[in-house]
Amino acid sequence: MTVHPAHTRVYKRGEHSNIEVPYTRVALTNGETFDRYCTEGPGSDPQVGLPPFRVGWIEDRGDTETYDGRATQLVDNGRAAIRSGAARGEWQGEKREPRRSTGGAVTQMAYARAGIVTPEMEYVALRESCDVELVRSEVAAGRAIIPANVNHPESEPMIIGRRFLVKINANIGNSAVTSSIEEEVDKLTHAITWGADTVMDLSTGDDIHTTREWIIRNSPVPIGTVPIYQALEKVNGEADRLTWEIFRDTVIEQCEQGVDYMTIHAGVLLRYVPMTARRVTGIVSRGGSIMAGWCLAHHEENFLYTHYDELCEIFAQYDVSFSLGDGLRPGSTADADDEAQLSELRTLAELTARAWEHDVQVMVEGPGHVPLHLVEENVRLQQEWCHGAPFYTLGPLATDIAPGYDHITSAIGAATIAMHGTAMLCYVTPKEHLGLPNRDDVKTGVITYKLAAHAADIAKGHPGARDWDDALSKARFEFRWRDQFALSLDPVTAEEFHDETLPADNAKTAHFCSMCGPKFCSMRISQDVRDRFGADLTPEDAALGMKEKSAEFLELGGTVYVEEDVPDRL
Ligand code: IRN
Ligand code: FE2
Repeated sequence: MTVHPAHTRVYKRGEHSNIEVPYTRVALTNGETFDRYCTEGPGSDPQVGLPPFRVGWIEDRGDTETYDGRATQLVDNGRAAIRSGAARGEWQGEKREPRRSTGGAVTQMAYARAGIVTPEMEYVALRESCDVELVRSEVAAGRAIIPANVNHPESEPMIIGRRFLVKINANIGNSAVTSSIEEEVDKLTHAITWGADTVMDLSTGDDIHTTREWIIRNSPVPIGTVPIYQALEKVNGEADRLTWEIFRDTVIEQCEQGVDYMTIHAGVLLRYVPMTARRVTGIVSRGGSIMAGWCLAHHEENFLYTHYDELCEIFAQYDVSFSLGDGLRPGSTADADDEAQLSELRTLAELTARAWEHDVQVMVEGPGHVPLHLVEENVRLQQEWCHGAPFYTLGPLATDIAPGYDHITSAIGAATIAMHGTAMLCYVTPKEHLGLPNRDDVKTGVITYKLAAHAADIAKGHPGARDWDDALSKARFEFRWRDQFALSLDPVTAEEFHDETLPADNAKTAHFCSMCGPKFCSMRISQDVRDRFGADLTPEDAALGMKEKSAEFLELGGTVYVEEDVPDRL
C-alpha cells in the first residue's frame, strides 16, 4: 500500500552485489523525482506472511543449523487457530524449523569484528547512502546495531546508531482488556506504512505467542519484545513465582520465533529499589516494577542480572540484540536524573561491556520524563558510561501536564535528545497514560516521531537530510500543491486540510491558499517581485518591488481579502 498516487516503489542496486534496497519514489509535477527511505516492505497477505528473502544469506554463512525447536508446535497451532478462526484447526502451511548457531556467535557484531562485511551490512549501507566500512566499523565498535535474528529472514536490515539516520520505534500489542490478533497485525502494517523503523510487540494477556508469530511473519522491520511480560503470564501474573528457568524458556521460545531485540530489565538491582521510595511517581516501567517486586519478595538479586552471561550465550546463538531496559526511568519531571535512574544506568554500562564480550549487540534504553534542560546531560552520561552504545529513549516527555497530548510533550524531548545523539526514539501516542492506542493513535505517534527524528537529522547535519525539506519548500514556493502533498510526511492530512477550504481542482495550482488569500500571499508577492526583476534580484530591487506592491495594494482600496469572492475566480 502506498499512501499517495505519486509514490512508487523503486529499487536501488549495489555496484558489486545484487542486493536490492527498496525506496519510495515521489514523482513530481515538474518532472523531477524525490526518493525517500522506505520501511513498509513489499506488503503481505497476513495469512501467508512475507517471503523469507534473507534465508540465502544466512544459509550461505554456514554457521547455523535448523533443529526441532520448542516453538514449532506452538507456532503451528497458533497459525491454524487463526486460519480456521477457531481454537483447533488444521495447519496447511509449511512447517518452519527454527535455526541457531552451530557453535560460535552468529551476530552481526561478531562478523564485523572479524572484518567480515555481511550482505546485511551492504544492504544497510545502500539504504543509508553511506560507505559500508562505516557500517562495519560502527557495528564492530558497538556504536551501532543491526537487529537481525536468523529466524526473522523476512526482515529488511536496518541500523541503529548515532552516525546514521535517527530511527523510531512504534509499540503495538494487545492487552487482556482489548483488541484481537488481526487488529494487531493491522497496526503493524499501519505503523510501517507511515514509517516505523522497528515495532515492539508488547502484547500481554492471552495468545501472546500466536499474536507474535503473526506479527513477525508479516514484518519487514525488526521486532522487539519484553519477554518478562510473557513469562509473567506463565505464572498467572504473580511476579514472585517467576524463576530464571521460566524466563529462559520464554526467551528461547521468542528467539526461535524470530524476535530481533528484547528489552531486558537486568539493571534493576535489589539495592536500587529503595531509592525509588521517595519518588513522586515511584517505578513506572512495567518490566521494572515486575523485577523490583520479585527482588523484594525474595530478597535476592535480580535473576536477569545473576544469569546475564547465560542470556548473552543464548542471544549470540540467534543474533538477538539486547535493549537494556530502563526499569528505574523517571516517570515524572520531578524524578529525572535521580539516584535510582543514574545507579541503574551505571549497571547498564557494565552489562553493555559484558554483552560485547559475547559479541552480542546492545542498545541502552533511556527515559521517560525529563525537563528540557536535563536532556543533553542524559545523552552525555549514557554515551560516556556505556562506551558509545546506541541510546534508545522513550520520548522523553518535557513536561507532565498534558495527558491527551503526550505525543507532543514527548516529541519536544525526543527531537532534543536525538539532536544530541540518541539513535532511536520510542514513540509515544496521544493515548499515553490513558489507554491502549488504536489504529489512528499509531499513525499519529509514528508521524509525530518521524518529524522529531528528521528534525534531529537536520540539526546534526546528517548528509542529505535537508534535501527533503528543500524539495518540499521549493514545491511550496512554486505553488505546486500536489507536490507539496506528495512530499509531506502525511500527504493525506495535508491534502484534506487544504481541501477543507479550497476543494476545487484548480486550487491545486492556484498561487495562494485560504490562509492569507490571493492578495496577501507573501510567497506570491515575493515571486511577482522576482519575476519582475529577474533572477539577479538585489536587495534594492526587492525594496522597490515591495514599494510597488504596496502602492498596488493601496490602489485596490487596501481592504482585507474577503473569502467569498474566491470561488468565482477559480
Ligand atoms: C524505550 C526506552 N525506554 C523504555 N522504552 C520502551 O518502553 C521499551 O522498549 C518498551 O517498548 C516500553 C515498555 O517498557 P517497560 O515499561 O516494561 O520498561
Ligand atoms: Fe509517563
